[in-house]
Formats: sequence, structure tokens, C-alpha cells
Amino acid sequence: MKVAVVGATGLVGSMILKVLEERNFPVTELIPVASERSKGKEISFKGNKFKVVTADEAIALKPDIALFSAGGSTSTEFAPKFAEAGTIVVDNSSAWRMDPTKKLIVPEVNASVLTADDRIIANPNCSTIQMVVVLKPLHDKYKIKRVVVSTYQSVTGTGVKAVAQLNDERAGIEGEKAYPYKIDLNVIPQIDVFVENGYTKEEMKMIQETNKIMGDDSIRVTATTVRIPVIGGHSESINIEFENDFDLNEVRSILSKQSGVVVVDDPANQKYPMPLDAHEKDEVFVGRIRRDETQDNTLNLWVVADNLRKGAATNAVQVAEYLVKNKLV
Ligand code: 2RA
Repeated sequence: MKVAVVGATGLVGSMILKVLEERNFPVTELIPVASERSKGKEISFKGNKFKVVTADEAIALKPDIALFSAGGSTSTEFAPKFAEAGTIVVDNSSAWRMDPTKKLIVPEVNASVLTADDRIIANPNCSTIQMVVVLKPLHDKYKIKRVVVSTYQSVTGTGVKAVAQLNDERAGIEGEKAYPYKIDLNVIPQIDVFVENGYTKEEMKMIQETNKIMGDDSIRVTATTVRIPVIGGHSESINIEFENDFDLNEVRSILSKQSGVVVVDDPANQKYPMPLDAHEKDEVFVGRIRRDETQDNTLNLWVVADNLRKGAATNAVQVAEYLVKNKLV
């Protein structure tokens, strides 16, 4: 399989390369792609060195699959050009997610909707991915009416500059700023820009993407997304109201059986998911499973995942694995 990684020098792009190697994806030829500025840089992959090329040069090489993590404008410009050259694109940006002609895929939830006609496939937002992996089996069993989610998101979701700002602040160094405020010893209740209804784009992504991925617009979602000074992954407090009642042990059993989910729920021994434990792992970790005692048929959960892996790179590679396994590429 000839595989292009577009944005190969960025945080997520580098993680895509790492995940492709770890999961032994059948790469026969790797094509690392980055901006003109990075052209010629050497990338290590499976013990070999590969030179970074531009998007136009990569298109000419006609890759079978192109995994994108290079921002919305690059995806908007180049994904169609790759597709025209016969490449299947899996894109991590928000460019195509809400396009009605494009599929928005989390393999454990809705990979079965993919067909050979899908040439540009959208990877959802990281905070959405980890939530829907958990919502899906519970929705199938108890039918979700409403979701209230508050997130506690890693600075790695912003990128290299944000990680540097956190480290600089901890070291007492005055460096470049990714945020308008200090992030160390602080939390910032804004991720991405505000829109006219007072929500941020990140919150609207969680709301709109969830309905699309779950294939059910009746699910009402509201979100508050917050940046916190950690690097291991995103954490989410999720309150779910169902149409039907549930049994807590059955909930734990359903989640334990869900592909890609690990239940860590032993409060008596202070066992619950935390970003430090989720870091560098591909699973979604769920704990603090308990009934919301203020309302019937309502459940509280705590969900943690590495946003660079299951929230981005691993999910994209898993989409590619599904395409290969089902002979869609
Ligand atoms: C963030 N989910 O965490 C957004 C984009 N990666 O900043």
C-alpha cells in the first residue's frame, strides 16, 4: 500500500507515522508530505529514511491512501486533488466533517456506512471521538435523549506551541504564547473561537458531529470545552439521559464489551481514568460510572483518552485498516 501522510512533521502527523509502524499497517511505500518549507527533510519510518515532498509531488506519485493532518485550508485545497488522482483521503481537519456528501467515521461506531465510493473520509474532532465510542453501545441499548458534556482538554490539542508555552511557564521562561492567558495553574474555558450563540467552535463540533456519527439528530447535546494544563489526553465528564432506565452493572458490562473501551471503575480503591494513565494508549477509558440521583434514567460517566492517538492518529489509521480489510481500497 502506497501511503501518504500529509502534515507528516506536525504533532498528529508524527503520531500517524508512529501508529502506522506500531500497528504494522501494510505500507509498501511511504510518502511524507509537508509544506515547501519542510521539503527535503528526512523522516524515519520502519528503519528507513524518507524525504518529505510537497503535496503536488505526492499527488503525482498516486498514493493509495493519504492520511491528512495539515489544517483545514490544506485539506480543502488538496484532498480533492488527491481524490481525483485515485487516492482515498482520511482527513483529520474539520474541513469535510459536516459536508453532507462526506462520511464522518469512528470505526467502532459507524464504519459500516463506508463504501468504495467514499474518496474523502473525515476523521471527527478528538473530543467527539472519545465520547461517541462510549455513547454508541449505551444508545443502542437504552436510547439517549440528551447529553451534557464538560471537557478538560490537553494542551496537545492545540499543538506544539501550546506544549512549549506550558513547559516555559513551568520553567519560568518567557516564551511564545499559544493562548491569550497563562495556562499553567489555570484553566481556559475557551477552545477555538466563539460563535454567535455564545458557544465555541469546539463545543459546536461536539454537538453537531455527535448527531452525524450516531446517525440520530434526536439526540440533544450541550457542551462546555475547557483547556487545562496537562499533556496526556482529554478528560470528559458526561451526563446522559436515556429514554429507558438502566442497570449499573449492565452498563459496566456493555461498556466492557465495547471494542476500544476499557472500564476503570473501582472508587473503593480510588481507581478511575486519568490522562497520565491514558497517555500513549489507543483505548478510551471510562470510570466514575454512577446514576445521576437528581433525575430518572440518567447516568454520569468520566471518559479519558489520548487525544493525539484515539482522538486523531489511531482513529485515522483504524479507518484505513477498515478500508483495507473490507477491500475498499
Ligand atoms: C483541541 N480538539 O483539543 C481540538 C483540536 N485538536 O484543541
